[in-house]
Amino acid sequence: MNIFSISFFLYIIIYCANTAPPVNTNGANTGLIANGKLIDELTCKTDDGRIEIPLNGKMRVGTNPCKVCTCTATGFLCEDQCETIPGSTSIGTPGDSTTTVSSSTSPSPDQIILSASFVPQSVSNTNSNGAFGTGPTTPSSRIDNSDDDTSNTIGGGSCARIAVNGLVPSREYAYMDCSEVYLAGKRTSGIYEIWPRTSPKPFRVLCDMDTDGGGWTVVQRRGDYSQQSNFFVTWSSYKRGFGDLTRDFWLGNEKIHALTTQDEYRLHIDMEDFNDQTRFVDYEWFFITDEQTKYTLNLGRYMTTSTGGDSLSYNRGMRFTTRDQDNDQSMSSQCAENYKSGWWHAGCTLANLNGLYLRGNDSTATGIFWNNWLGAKYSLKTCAIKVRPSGFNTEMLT
Ligand SMILES: [Ca+2]
Repeated sequence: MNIFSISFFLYIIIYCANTAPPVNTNGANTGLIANGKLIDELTCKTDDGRIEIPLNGKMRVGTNPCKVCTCTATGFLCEDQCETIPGSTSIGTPGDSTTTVSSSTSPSPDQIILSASFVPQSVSNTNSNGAFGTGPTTPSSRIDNSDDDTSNTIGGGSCARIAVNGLVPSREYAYMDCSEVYLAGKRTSGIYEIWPRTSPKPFRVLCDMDTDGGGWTVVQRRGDYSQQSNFFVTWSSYKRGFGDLTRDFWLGNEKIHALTTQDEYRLHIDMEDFNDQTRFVDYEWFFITDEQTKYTLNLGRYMTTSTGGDSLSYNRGMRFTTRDQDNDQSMSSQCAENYKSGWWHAGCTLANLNGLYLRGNDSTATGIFWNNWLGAKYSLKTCAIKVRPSGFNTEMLT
């Protein structure tokens, strides 16, 4: 075979590669660069097949918020977009056995095959009731309240998201809430990262994958933890969120606003007293407005299938009130001060789930109460406030 023949065959090979439809089998797109032009229908897929990224599409991966992978003609090219990340050549949690990211070709040496994003950051011990144990507090489970909304820091990490080579993390492939996490096959309750469509940045949440079909994003939780978070805090704390996702916390009004305004959300509240009795309530829909309008409570009708009684409709249309910002309807009193809570106080309230942790009977009515169940003078053992898209249907799974 002479040099002409070799050139001819090479030309044919490149030509065929350039005109062949994109496929996702190994080795199929090694020849996709022809005449310096990429075939733009190329996609990169995660192993589970759920996430398909077009050429040049970007996806955050693993538990490291700084790590972004871009779909290239030769597979995912992953970059650390933060200035300093310890151990930046690998991401994903140790022992993580979830989906791996792959592409239609073998990775080149400078590429890293990584655990796909959206794996549980940590999963607390689950007891027989499906509630979480009081696992050790880790920095990553702390609610991000270190800075305001424009912060570039994520979670408890110290990493600043800085674009490298013009790449910026994309939210396009992130989960908008725990229902999407659930539908992606993650069925274990625990902490996951989500990125609501209207949120400036992703954040970690507790996902309840057990209650009533799962898919719930937990926005508040109280419980009998040896270490209690202080819920009698200021406007800025409620705005940013506080506590620890492995035990008691308030997710934060900014995050709750972003979460509940991207779709129509059902509200579900679970409660438990110190005699192992449980109740729940559902409201047809729920969202809160932005800070400018004081995170006003918008609430649909009380669902009659609920067992706890309607103690929240009284607060419908009310603005959020904290110890340092009185937006309630009482001219004579400061409801947040009276009830030791941040809440959508009217004048004042029949529900006080952000009250003091007082363990049972409490004559002061400053505890965690749900009036229409046990009255205002009984402080509950546990409660959790959760949201899930109204249209969520596990039958979508089939
Ligand atoms: Ca007042």
